[in-house]
Amino acid sequence: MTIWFMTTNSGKVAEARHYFAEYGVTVEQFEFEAVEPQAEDLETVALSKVEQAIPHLPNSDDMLLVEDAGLFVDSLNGFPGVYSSYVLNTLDVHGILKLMNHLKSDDPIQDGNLRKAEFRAVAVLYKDGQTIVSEGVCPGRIAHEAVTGDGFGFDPIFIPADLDEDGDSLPIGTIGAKSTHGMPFGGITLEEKQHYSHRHRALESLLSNLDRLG
Ligand code: ITT
Repeated sequence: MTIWFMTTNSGKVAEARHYFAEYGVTVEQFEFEAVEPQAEDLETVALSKVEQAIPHLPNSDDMLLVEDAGLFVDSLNGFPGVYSSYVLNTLDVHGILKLMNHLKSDDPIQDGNLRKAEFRAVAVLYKDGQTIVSEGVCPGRIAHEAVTGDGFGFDPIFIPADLDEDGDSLPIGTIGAKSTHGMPFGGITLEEKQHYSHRHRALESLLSNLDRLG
């Protein structure tokens, strides 16, 4: 089975490929530049992209995947959210760090709460006129400094919350069975990121609803 993943972001393709490989599903990048609507939520953006891409699919019975993500920072009232791409291109991760420079505390739990943020992803899978939509969230916090390493986008500054034995995210300050020990996504491997990732969670939920596509 092949899924066409419509995205301009090769980092997202690598993660989707890694996820679907386990199920024997091939992911091909579908490079179609859709017009991104000015919308307040990720689902509206993703559904609009699907609609624009359908007429351009190589074959009319192909499977199409669109997944739209964003970083939502609590203290910035959810900014950059749906504007994440634009903000990354203009302010970069260092701009986000600057906006949050004054938010710090010597108490690690308070510090974490001041810098709370989450990644959200909405994935839409389309086939033969039908769509399924799923969401994945990864809670965490914004680091004080950017790390260099692998990853893309906001990975250098986003530290995921620890996980319990079931893989569920824990409140800030709770030491979990699984932890990056304060390391942002940018400082861990792609494989390790999947345990926490909003994208991985959205795709997992998508796959569990795949039978709805018939
Ligand atoms: P497409 O819309 O073409 O798929 P994009 O890079 O704009 O590519 P998104 O709209 O999904 O992708 O993402 C919005 C921004 O958030 C963008 O700058 C991404 O680099 C960043 N982003 C998304 N997922 C991320 C992740 O897992 N880690 C770090 N940054 C991420």
